[in-house]
Amino acid sequence: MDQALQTEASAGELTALVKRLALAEGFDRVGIARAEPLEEERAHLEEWLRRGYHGEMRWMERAPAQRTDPRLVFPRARSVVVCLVNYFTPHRHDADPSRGKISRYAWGDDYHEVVGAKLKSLLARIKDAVPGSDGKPCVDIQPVMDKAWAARASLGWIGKHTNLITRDLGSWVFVGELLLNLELEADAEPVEDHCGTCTLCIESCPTQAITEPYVVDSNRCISHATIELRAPELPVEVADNLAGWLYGCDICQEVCPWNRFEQPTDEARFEPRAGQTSLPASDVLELTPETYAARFRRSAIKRAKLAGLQRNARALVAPRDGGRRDAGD
Ligand code: B12
Ligand code: SF4
Ligand code: SF4
Repeated sequence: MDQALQTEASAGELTALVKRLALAEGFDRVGIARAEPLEEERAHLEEWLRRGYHGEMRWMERAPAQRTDPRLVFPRARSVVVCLVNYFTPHRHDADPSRGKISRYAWGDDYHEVVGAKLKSLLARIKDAVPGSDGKPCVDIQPVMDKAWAARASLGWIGKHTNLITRDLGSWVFVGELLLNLELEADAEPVEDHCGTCTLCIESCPTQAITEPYVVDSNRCISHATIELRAPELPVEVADNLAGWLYGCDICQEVCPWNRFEQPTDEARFEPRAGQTSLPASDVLELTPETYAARFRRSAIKRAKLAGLQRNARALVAPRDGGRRDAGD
C-alpha cells in the first residue's frame, strides 16, 4: 500500500470503514486477518494430500504454497478481509423417500455468483472510498483456504466435521475473502474450539468419512461422490449408504448442536428454487441436456453435470444388492 495513503487515514479508521462497507453490502459477518502464510494449515493440507484424501479433486494438489500464502495469489496483499454469508432458510427436506435430497447450500442460486458479486461490489466501494486501494475477491474456486482464513479472522472455529462454525449462526455460512493491499487491524482474538467432547458428526456420518476429528477423507464422503466424482458409478461404500442424498450431504452439520442457533438468511436468492429441497429421482432420470440446462441455470448443482446427477438418481432408485438405503425403503 502507498505510504501516503496509509498515513492519511489510520489503520483503525480504514478497518472500521472496510467493515462498515462489508456489512452495508449485505455480508452477515466480517473479520480481518493479516496476509501472512498459513504455516500449520499448510502442514495439514500436505498431510491430507499425501494420504490421498482429496479423492477426485486433483486440482487440490496444485501449488499448496499458493493455497496457503495469499501473497502468492495477490502479491500486494496486506490484509485478508473475510466475509460470511448466512445461507440458512427455514425449510426442511421432503420426507417423501422417492425424492433425492439436495444439500442446503445448493437450494437457491449458485453461491459463487451471489457471494462473488457481493465481494466485487465491496471492492468497488472500497476503491471509491480509498484512492490507491486494490484487491482480489476470492470465493471457493481461487486457491485460498476459505475456512482457515475465517478462523484466523476470529469469525469462528473449524469443527470436527471440518466446517467453520460461528457461535451465533452455526455452520450454514459461506466464506469469501477480499485480499486487500491495505494495512488493516487484524481481529487477533481467536474464537475457541467449542466442540468439546462432542462427537455427533463423526458418529452420524453414514460412510465414516470423518476418519478422525478435523479430518475428512473425500473418497468416503457423500458430498464428494455426488458432486465431484466423474466415475460412471458411485463407490460401493457410498452407494450402499447414500441416506437419500441426490446432491451433496448435510448430515454432519444437521446433527451439530451449534446449528440449533441457525437463523434465517436475508438473502432471497438462497430460497429453494421452485420450493424444491429434494427432487424425484424419476424426474432427474428424465432430464435431457436441454431441460437440465434450463432447470439448473445459475445453480451450484451444475457442478455434478447431467451424467453425475443421473448416476446419483440411479443409485437412489436401484441400490446394489444388499445395499442399505434410507430413501425408498
Ligand atoms: C475441497 C473442498 C471440499 C471437499 C473436502 C472437504 C474438506 N474437509 O476439505 C468436499 C468435496 C468433501 C467438500 C464437501 C463440502 N463442502 Co467444501 N470445500 C472444499 C474447498 C474447495 C477446499 C477445502 C480445503 O482446503 N480442504 C483441505 C483440507 C486439508 O482442509 P480441511 O479438511 O478443512 O482441514 C483443516 C482443519 O480441519 C485442520 N486439520 C486438518 N487435519 C487436521 C488434523 C488435526 C489433528 C487437527 C487438529 C486439525 C486438522 O487443518 C486444515 C486446514 O485448516 C473449500 C473452498 C476453499 N477454497 O477453501 C470448500 C468449502 C470448505 N466447502 C464448503 C461446503 C459448504 C461444503 C459442504 C457442506 C457441501 C455439502 N453440503 O455437500 C460439504 C461439507 C463436507 C465436510 N464435512 O467437510 C464451504 C464450507 C463453509 C463452512 N461453513 O465451513 C467452503 C468453505 C466453500 C465456501 N467458500 O463457502 N468440500
Ligand atoms: S458431508 Fe455427509 S458423508 Fe461427508 S463427512 Fe459429512 S456426514 Fe459424512
Ligand atoms: S457435531 Fe459436535 S464435534 Fe461435530 S462439529 Fe458439531 S460440536 Fe463439533
